[in-house]
This record gives sequence, structure tokens and C-alpha cells, in this order.
Amino acid sequence: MNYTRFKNNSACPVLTELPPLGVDAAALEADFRHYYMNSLGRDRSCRLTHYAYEALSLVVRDRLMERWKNTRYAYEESGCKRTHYLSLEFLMGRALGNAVLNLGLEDELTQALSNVCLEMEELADIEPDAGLGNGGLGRLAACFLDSCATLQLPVQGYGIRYEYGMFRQHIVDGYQVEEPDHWLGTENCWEIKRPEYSQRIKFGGYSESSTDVTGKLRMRWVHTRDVLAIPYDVPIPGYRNGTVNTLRLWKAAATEEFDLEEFNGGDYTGSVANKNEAEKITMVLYPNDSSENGKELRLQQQYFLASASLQDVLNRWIVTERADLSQFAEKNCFQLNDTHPSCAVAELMRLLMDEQGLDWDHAWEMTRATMAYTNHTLLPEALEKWPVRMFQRLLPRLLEIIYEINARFLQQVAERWPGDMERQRRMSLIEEGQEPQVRMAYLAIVGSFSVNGVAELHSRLLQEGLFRDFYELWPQRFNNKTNGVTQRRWLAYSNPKLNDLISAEIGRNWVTDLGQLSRLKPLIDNTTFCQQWQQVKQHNKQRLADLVKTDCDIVFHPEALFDVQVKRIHEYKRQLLNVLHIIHLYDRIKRGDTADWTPRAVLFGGKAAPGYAIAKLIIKLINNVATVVNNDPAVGDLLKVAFLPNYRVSAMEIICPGADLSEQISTAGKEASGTGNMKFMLNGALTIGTLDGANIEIREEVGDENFFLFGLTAQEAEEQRKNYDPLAIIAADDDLLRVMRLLQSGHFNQFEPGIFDPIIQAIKNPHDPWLVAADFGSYLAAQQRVAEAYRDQQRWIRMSILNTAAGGKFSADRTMQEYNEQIWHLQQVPALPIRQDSLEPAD
Ligand code: 26W
Repeated sequence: MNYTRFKNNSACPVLTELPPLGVDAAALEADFRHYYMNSLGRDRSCRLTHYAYEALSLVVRDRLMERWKNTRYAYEESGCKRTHYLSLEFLMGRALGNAVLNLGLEDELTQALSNVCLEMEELADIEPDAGLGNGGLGRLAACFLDSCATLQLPVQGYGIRYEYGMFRQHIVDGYQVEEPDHWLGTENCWEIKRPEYSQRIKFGGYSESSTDVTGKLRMRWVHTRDVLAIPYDVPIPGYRNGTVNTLRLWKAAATEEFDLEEFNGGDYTGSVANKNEAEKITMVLYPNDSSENGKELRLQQQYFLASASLQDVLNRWIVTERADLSQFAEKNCFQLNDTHPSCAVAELMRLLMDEQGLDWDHAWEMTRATMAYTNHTLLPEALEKWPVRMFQRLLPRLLEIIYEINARFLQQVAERWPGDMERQRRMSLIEEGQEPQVRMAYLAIVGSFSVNGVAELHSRLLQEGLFRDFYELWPQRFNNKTNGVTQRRWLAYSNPKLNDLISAEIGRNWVTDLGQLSRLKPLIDNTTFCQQWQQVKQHNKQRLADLVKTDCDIVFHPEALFDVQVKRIHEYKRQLLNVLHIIHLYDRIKRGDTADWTPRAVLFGGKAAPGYAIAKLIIKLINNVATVVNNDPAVGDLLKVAFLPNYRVSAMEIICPGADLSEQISTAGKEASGTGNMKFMLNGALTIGTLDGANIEIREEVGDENFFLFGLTAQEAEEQRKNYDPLAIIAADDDLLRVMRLLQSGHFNQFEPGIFDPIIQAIKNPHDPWLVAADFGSYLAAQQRVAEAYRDQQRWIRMSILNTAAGGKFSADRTMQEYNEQIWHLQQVPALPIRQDSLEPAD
């Protein structure tokens, strides 16, 4: 492609002085008709709503576009410091409804659409989710971007434009079946391709030394197989403030020269094969959310993201600052979302030394001053390590740099703890052994000025456990930033009825100042308000029941207690404990022990990593138990169980407003924070949970009397593991004994004998790290308290209101403010007003 500039390097006159676009119903309707008929070429005979969705999106996108440019101009003119949020995952979900909310177009658009006999909700439902993430970490990144745009912070997301996002989950005979998610199959109007900002990424080859003109030794990475990184920009609208930030996603493509060479040599098929080889890098999101699997392609993805993003930032700097790097570190920060992009530490060193000619000390000072690392998990199996041999093959120059970082670092360790060889071995960036590995978390810690966990307990456990040696060396580097969620998507947008009720009482300021919700507290004594609250909840439960009916063909009665656990399926999250409770309830019904019964509808949702056998078996168990329970006439409406297939962001938008009870039942010390817990709380669900992750802080905010606590603490769990005897626990607990017998009897797998044996074994295993049997008794007792509380509807509603009212702390706005005050130190920069819009010459 040829990107020639206009003659005499001036801006295109056609593009200057655009008048602002109308935001009234008439202007929106006219534009809609224009896109539908003129741009998309449809007419009244078209029955497909898809084109109406596309036309509507273009109408909305136009309004984003003018604000987007003015945000960019404001950042450029102010010369502000910027943060670059590097993440392999951004779980954005749908864009349309969110953009409409943040632009404040709901009323006028609804009117415009009704003039052409269309409904907003129906059209919004057509958009595929952008499922470019696994779970918590990816969705957190999306919430953070929303908050930064709303706070007018110059923060840009950098990620990968996966051709295939998180797989679609089907349930067949109770088993999870994965199907590729080709979400880009139809036109995606929420991205703008920017090939003019493409970057070249190196792989393979080897490094060579040479002396430059000044006589300095320079390393060069040569004979590489290069891949192009092409950026696609996604607009991130702030809430009604004129700001639109950017998420830049990279797609891999073959470099032109490299194709041509082979093509000219006559190897046509070879050159096409190379094109595929290059494009493979951004083809698919790895669907693991807790265990790294050491695949070479994954390391390629990680380096590809780090290198493309760093080059992008550096190149822009070099153009605007005329190659003067002296202020670079003061004006830039890179936040690493877990270790996934942590190649960035070594890559920035390489770019500064090999490409910009800086010496080691200067480059290291700049790297350390710009990198900050967030850890999201304590699970040892999730800590990334890459075989040295793989690094050598793929990124030889980076490995050299990592070795040098390590040598200098271990020197520091040796000075601090002379003679402590064991400590040097423990802290080395290279794990020795049969197959030596690069420890990415250690690289991230050593190469950055800030290391944070995502909830108070988690940050403390990092300092005391996983990163203890590093904490002893650099205590000031460690800090906590408790996670949050955006109340725009997770309350204002997804729960319109509650939004209206809350706003009628306390105004709308909570949308950008969530602490305002505390003003709801006194309303628990207002009978009318309580009734309205209950009506809204009933409405949302009906909406959720409709979804369950459509997707699972199971009828949930809105009077029942809606008991919900939606999240990735993992042993540590203990969906199994929930199932055991269901079996217990079933057993009680069969025994006729149903006096004072609270009817319950239990909903599960979540994906298991395709290679995680026991997690997949847990899905099968949930479905088999559901089949037995739902079809037993003796059970009737006392108990219903459903597994909602293909849990995703857009499903959560319907699920969390409709939940009464939020299950947050991980083994204490294992869930870094949790964020679903916060979404449920904001929507007035009560939590049953352990003292784990952010549950602890949720309980602190709402008070113990409004939280159903159970289970061992993190410390007690550690103790318990030293001599754990699940068989003795089972024998001593009649309820658990009956549950285990029912499970073992094959009652839930009559035609599939033995299939659940691995699960039964896991529960009985004295080395069960998740301590399912240990927490069963106190879980049951807590569930009993839940059932009693729910029978007193007045009391329940008051508790529900108090949960929403206490949710203020869990806004991602608060989280972003803390990152900014303590790590980034950015100035807020308001966008230029739309009226001043004009295209200035680029330089
Ligand atoms: C390399 C494989 C892999 C992929 C993803 C390992 C680990 C991950 C993530 C760190 C898993 C994750 O999503 N962690 C979750 O992050 C959320 C946001 O901070 C927390 O709320 C969750 O508790 C944590 O499990």
C-alpha cells in the first residue's frame, strides 16, 4: 500500500471545518435512513434486522468519531503524560448500547428508531460480543478503559485483535462442546484500520555485534523472520464528557518484501504459506485462564503485542520530540496486565539500546521508571515460565538481555545477602533444572517500579508468600489496588429499572460518583421505596427466567430464590461445593424434610478450559444433577437447577440484575479478587462467600449482618492442609455422608456408570487443595441462614438495598483514581469541544 501525503504536505481541505453532527431525533433519523439506504443499499423489502443494526451503529459511530479526534488533539496539544495499558485480553462485550448510554443518546435514538418502526433493544441484541478475553482479567481491562475515559485520563489500551475470540460453548448430553467464535465474520464497524501505523516485529535469527560510526559497540538482531503488526483502533467513550479514548488492537500480517521475494523466485505457494504463518499469530485467543501451557505460539503473541505497542509509543515520541528521549520516562508509563505482556521489559531495553543507541544504565533507568506490573493470581500453575530454549529460538536477542538483567540483579542480591546462594537460586530470573525456564513474574518485578495485587488479602499474600524475597528487597515497590467495575455498564445500562428507581431518589450523580449510593441507606425504612425495589427485582428475575427458558428450556419461577454462580469453571472456585448443596436439598425433599421450605432456582454458567478434564466433568455433573432434579415430580417447584450455556458479557448483563444470591465460594486464599461479586452486589444481590479476595472488603463495607459468611480463612486452610482427613469429615457429618452416598450410588449417572469417579476421588483425597469436604458443613449452615432470611421478604429487601448502597467502593473509577494517584501521576485532560473540530496539518 502506498500512503503518499497531499502535495506540499498540507491537510486535505475537504476534511476541515466539519460542523458538529446533530443529536436530536430528527438528525439521527435522517442519518439512519441515509446509512440504511444509501450506504448499505437496503430498502423496505429487506427483512433482516442486521442491516438496521449496522446503519444504527454507523450513526452512533459518527458521533464518537468527532469526539475521538478532539480527544486526540487535546492530548497532543497538552503534551500530557500517558499510560499504555498492555493486556493480552480485553473482554469488551458489545459496544453499541454502551456508546449510546455514554453519549447520552438513548431518548432521542429511541424516538428516531420508533419513527422507522424499530426498537433499540432488538437491534442492540444483534451485535456479537467482542469476547477477546477469558474472564476476570480481561473484563477488568475493559472496565478500566471505561473509567479512564470517564475520568478523562490519557490512557490507551493495547491488545491483540484475535480473529477468533473466546470459544462458544454448547452443551451436548451434558458435556461442554467448544465451537470457534468467528466474531469478525460480519462487518465490524467498531474498529478503524490504521495501516499507516503498522510496525515490523522480528522473530528468530541471531544477534551480531558491530561498531557504529562513533566507535561504540552496537548489537544487531539479524536474519530475522519479520511479521507486520497492523493496528485497528476501537473507540472508548467516556460518560457524557466529550472524551473518547483508544484501544489499539494489533493484527499480524506478512511483510510485503518477504512475500515478494519468494513470489518472484517462483514459490507462489510458499509465499502464501508464509502469509498464513504470519497471520497465525493473531488467529486465536488461548482459552486458559489459570494454567499456562507453554505453547510457542502464545509466546509469539506476547512478544508481538509488547514489541508492536512499544515501537508505536517510541516512534510517536521520536517524531513529536525530534528524537529527544530525555523526557520519555517522565511522560510515559506501561501498565502490564499480569505477566502476559512482560516481554516488554526486555523489549524496551532492546529498542533503547539497539535502535536508539542508549547505553545499558540509561536504558535500564528508563525501563524501570516506566514499567508497572499487576499480578492477578496466586495459583502456582498460572505463573508463566518459558523454556530458555524456546526463547533462544524465537527471541535470541531478548534472551541475551534477560541474562544480562539477571546477572546485574543477582549481583544486587549477593550484596544484600552475602553468601546466601540459596536465595540467589530462588530469586534468579532463570529457573535451573532439566529444562531451564525464564520466570516471567520475576522479570516483571525486577523491571518495574510498582508491583500490585488486586485486593487487600491478595496483595498481602503476595508479599508474605509468592514474592516474599522480592518484598524483603524492595518493600516500597509493592502496593494494593482493589479491583472495581464500571457502574455505567453494570448498573446504569444493564439494569435500567433500578437505574430509574435509584436516580428518582438520589439523582444521577452516582453514575460518575458511586459513593453517592450510600444515600440509599435511610430508604430501607421507606415502605414505598422497598416495594418499588422489590418490583424492580421481580421484573429483572422475570427477564432472567425468560433467558433460562429460551436457552435451557427450564422454567424458573420468579418467586423462588435465584441462587447464581457464574464464572469460569475451576476447582478452586468450587462449583462442586454448590452442587453438593443442591444434592443435599434434593435429598431433603426426597426424605420429605420440607417444612418451612424456601423454593430455590440455582443457575450456573461458565466455560471450562478445553484441556481441563475435571472442570469439564464438573459441568457434566451439574447438568446431570439438573436433569434428575428438574424431572422429579416430587421436587416440583421446590428446586430447579439450570446450566446456562455460553456464559459471556452480554449474558451477565441480564443475569446480574436478576440474581438474589451471589455465590463467591472459592477456597480462601485462592481467588485474587473477583469482580463478578461486585457486579452482583451493585445490583442488590446478597453474597454467600468465604473470606477470600474482595469478598472480605465487600463484607467490611456492607456489614456482617448483610453477608452470608462461611468457611475456613486463608490461614486456617493452610493449617488444615497439613493434616487433612476428608474421610473422617464425611463420616462425622450425616448430611455430607448422605450426599456422598447418593453421588456414589450412580443416581445421577444411571446410564453412564463410573463417570463421576474422578470427582468423588477428588473430594476424598487428603491432598485435595480445595478443601471441599472441610467447608461443606459451614456452607450448608450459611445456606440455611440464606433460606431463612429469604422467607422474610421485608428483611431480605432491606438487605438487598443495603448491598447496593454499600457498593460505592467497588467502582472502577475509584480503582483508576488510585492507580493514577499512586502509580501513573497523569493529569486529567478534557477533550476539545466539538465545535473547534478541524484537521490541523500533522506536523
Ligand atoms: C497463562 C494462563 C493464564 C491466563 C490468565 C494465567 C492466568 C490468567 C489470569 C491471571 C486469570 C484471571 O483472570 N485472574 C483473575 O483476575 C481478576 C481480575 O483481577 C480477579 O478478579 C480474579 O480473582 C482472578 O482470578
